[in-house]
Parts: sequence; C-alpha cells; structure tokens
Amino acid sequence: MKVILAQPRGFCAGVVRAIEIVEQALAKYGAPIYVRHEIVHNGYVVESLKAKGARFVESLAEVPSGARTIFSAHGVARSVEDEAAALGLPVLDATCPLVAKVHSQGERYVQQGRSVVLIGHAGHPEVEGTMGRIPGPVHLVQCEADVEALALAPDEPLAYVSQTTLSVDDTKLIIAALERRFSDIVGPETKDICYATQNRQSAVRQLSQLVDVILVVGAKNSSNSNRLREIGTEAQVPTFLIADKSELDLESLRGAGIVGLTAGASAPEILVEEVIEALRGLGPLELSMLPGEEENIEFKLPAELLDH
Ligand code: 2E6
Ligand code: F3S
Repeated sequence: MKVILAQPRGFCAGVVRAIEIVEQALAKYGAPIYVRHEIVHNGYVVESLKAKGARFVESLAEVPSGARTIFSAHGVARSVEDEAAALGLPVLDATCPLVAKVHSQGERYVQQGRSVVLIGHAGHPEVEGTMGRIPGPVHLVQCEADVEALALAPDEPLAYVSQTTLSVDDTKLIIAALERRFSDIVGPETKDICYATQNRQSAVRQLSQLVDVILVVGAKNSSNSNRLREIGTEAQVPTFLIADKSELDLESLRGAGIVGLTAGASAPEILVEEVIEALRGLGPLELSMLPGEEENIEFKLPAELLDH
C-alpha cells in the first residue's frame, strides 16, 4: 500500500496558541483551570488537558466563584464576556486572533451604518460568538437559497463577514449571490476564511487527484475537518472522517492501492502517526508526502502568560 500525506495538515497557529494558553495557565496558576467549551474540537486534546487539571464546561454557571476561566479558540459572544465580568471571574481569552479579526470587522461595519450578513453554520460556537459580537442586526446565511430568502431591500447598506472554516468554493458562490442581489454590499478585502483552512482545503483537493481513498483525521464536531471530508467526497474519492485509529475500517481499505491521509486543524499529529502504524498492519507500506504551502505563522500568547 502507498500512503500519501497531505501538506499542510493538522494543527494551525490558532490551535497551537489555544492549547499553549491552557498549558501555561495550568503551569502558572495550578489546577484546576476552567475552560468554556472544548478548547479546540478534538477529544484527544481535551482529554490530555483534563489529565493535567483543566475542567471543561459549556456554561459559566458551572464555574466555581473566582475560578480562572479560559474562553475557547472559537470565541465568545459579548454577553459571555459580560457574564464573566459580572461573576468576577479572571479570564484568559484563547479566541484565535483570526476569529477576533472577524469580530472587529463586523463591529466596524456596524459603525459605518451597515447591517451585517454572516456566512456560517447555525449553532456552531464560532458563529454564536461572532453574532453576539456585532452590535446591530446580523443576518445568518448558510447557503445560496438563504440569500434569496433575505427579507431586505435591494439597496440596503450591507456588509458580509464569514466563519473562518467554511468551504472556500461554497463561500465564493454565496458571496456572488449576495453581490447579485444587493447593490450596496461590501466585504473584507482579504477573505475571512483563514489561511489554515484554505491551505488544508487546497492540499486535500490535490491529494484527491492521486489516491483511491482519503482518510481525514479529525473530530465529528470540527467544522474545518468536515470541509476536508466534503472536498474528497466531491472529487468522487471515498473519504472518511475518523477521530483516530480506532475508527479505521481496515476492511474497506484492503483493495485501496493508494491511501491519502490528512488531518483537520485541531487534530494532533500523533493521531496521524497512529493511523499510519495501524495501516502498516495490512502489509508493506510506502510513505510519501505532497509538497505544499509552507506555513510559518505564529500567534503571541496573552501578555499575562508571557512573563511566565
Ligand atoms: C477556532 C476557530 C476555527 O469546528 P472548527 O473547525 O471551527 O474548530 P476546530 O476546533 O476543529 O478547529 C480550530 C478552530 C478553532 N478553527
Ligand atoms: Fe484560527 Fe483558522 Fe486555526 S481561524 S484556530 S487559524 S483554523
């Protein structure tokens, strides 16, 4: 069997920073440290941090009085920040700087007197955070049909922002639909879909031209990982999103001569290595890696943790 690894794959700079914030907070302040929502959408990461003393909650009501609390990489609504302040919780914010950038763009558009259209998936924590940051009307659209259904005048002053982990191709179509329907609409000069999402999508598309099957290592609730699975499937390659080697269906791979392997932005490389080891159990394996976009983006930790 040949295995081809996509490049880049796995951790992005925002995920590295968010995990580092939890680890540094544990080192500086000691356990327990509370984290609102999974710090990133990956069970292995969450369990590893739990073992070091992090406690994960979905609501601030579950945090004991005065306990140090971290907001996840996906960001939070202003109301959550206000609730933490009202409860007097010391907070560290692990919101990815690229999500925070979308928040400020949205706020700027409202200051300019525009209503905001947010392109994203309902119910996703990043979308809830972004909607709850924009101090004016926000219209959520998930697909082109939602654009047609918007009850807004064609000359309404509008602006669009998006979730950071969407399909680049689907989002282009939605933006085109918005621009067809509305005469006074603006959007970010550089798209809100982050560099890591774009690079991982390009890499899996390239991979899909070369392989019989694609395995995407990532959690079922990880938006960016699901988008990678969709790209493989759309390219007519059987594509499986697996949390780790335990979800590998070796039987379904037996006929596959070339397997493509990638990982979502929140999936640690050790899970990819374990999948490769499991594949070695099927017989001799030839491993190679695609050339791909080099990434050297790093985000600074919050000042409070820098002196540690
Ligand atoms: C924060 C923002 C974007 O589900 P999604 O892909 O958004 O999140 P993760 O945790 O799987 O990936 C990292 C991330 C964090 N992406
Ligand atoms: Fe940030 Fe993109 Fe990663 S928004 S957390 S760099 S997937």
